[in-house]
Amino acid sequence: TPYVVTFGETMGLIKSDQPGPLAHATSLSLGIGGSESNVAIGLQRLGVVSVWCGRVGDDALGQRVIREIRAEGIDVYATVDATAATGLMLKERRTSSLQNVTYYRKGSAGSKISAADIPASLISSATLLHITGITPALSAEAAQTMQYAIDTARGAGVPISLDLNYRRALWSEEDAAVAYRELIPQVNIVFASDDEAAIAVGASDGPADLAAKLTAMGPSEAIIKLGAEGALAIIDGAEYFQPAIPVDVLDTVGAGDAFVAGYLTELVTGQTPEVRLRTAAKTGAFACLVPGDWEGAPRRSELDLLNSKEPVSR
Ligand code: KDG
Repeated sequence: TPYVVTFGETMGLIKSDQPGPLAHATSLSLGIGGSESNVAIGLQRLGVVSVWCGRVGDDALGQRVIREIRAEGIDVYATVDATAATGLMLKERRTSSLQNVTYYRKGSAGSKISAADIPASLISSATLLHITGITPALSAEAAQTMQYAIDTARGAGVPISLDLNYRRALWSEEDAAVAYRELIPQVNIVFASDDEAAIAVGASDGPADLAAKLTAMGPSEAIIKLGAEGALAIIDGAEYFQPAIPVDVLDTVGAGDAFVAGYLTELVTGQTPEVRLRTAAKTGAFACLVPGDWEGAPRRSELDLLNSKEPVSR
């Protein structure tokens, strides 16, 4: 069976239930979040077997991370590190439409992910390796681990997808640019927002130019995620545009991961670029409808719910 392998840092996630300053919040909810596990969950919900590797602390949040990802049916390879804590992310809903994310992850267990945490055989027998630009921002060790994973995949002829996923709180654009320019030529598929692509390639004449510049660096597929404006892709030399599906947006955090999961699902099952992009637009839209980063990921049977005119289905 085809399967996607991914790895990264998944953190505990605390969010306020009501809009307003977090400092005054009286009720909070606890969950988990991590770009790579969000993608793994999105894939698994759509029927693609996925494997997630990571490192957590010997603490309640680490248990929560492992339990939650496993509960989604994902094959979890988690190292429990007794010397560091599981990372944490706070999401403040400052207004009903504005979110503020704060990380407590410096020196976290997840940032210490090492090659030993990701069995080489898992990568070399995979259908695809998915990685994100968050990992090299976590620590020098995490960056090295990413390079090990890339080398292992390339050595076995396993295609690699990379989501640039720039996180300003973790590193500067200058440092990210250096890392991106090293990583992009080594992968087959690159996902980026227009801002992220510009960090890697510099000034541009718009999304088509950004995608062209990314593919010129090596990948055969570059997908520029434009949020409510849709997505533009260059895939094997041809240009595609996919409009977004209009929804009442509640929380865009996680939409990019959901989009990637939708795209990769159709890719590993051999679908055309049009189908990959259409499913990606649907899964991305679903993620915007719920406050959690991944909870809203649809099952295949739900993909067409967004077109439904019936408020109740029986
Ligand atoms: O894409 C959503 C992720 O950003 C979030 O779930 C947490 O991985 C995360 C991060 O580093 O921001």
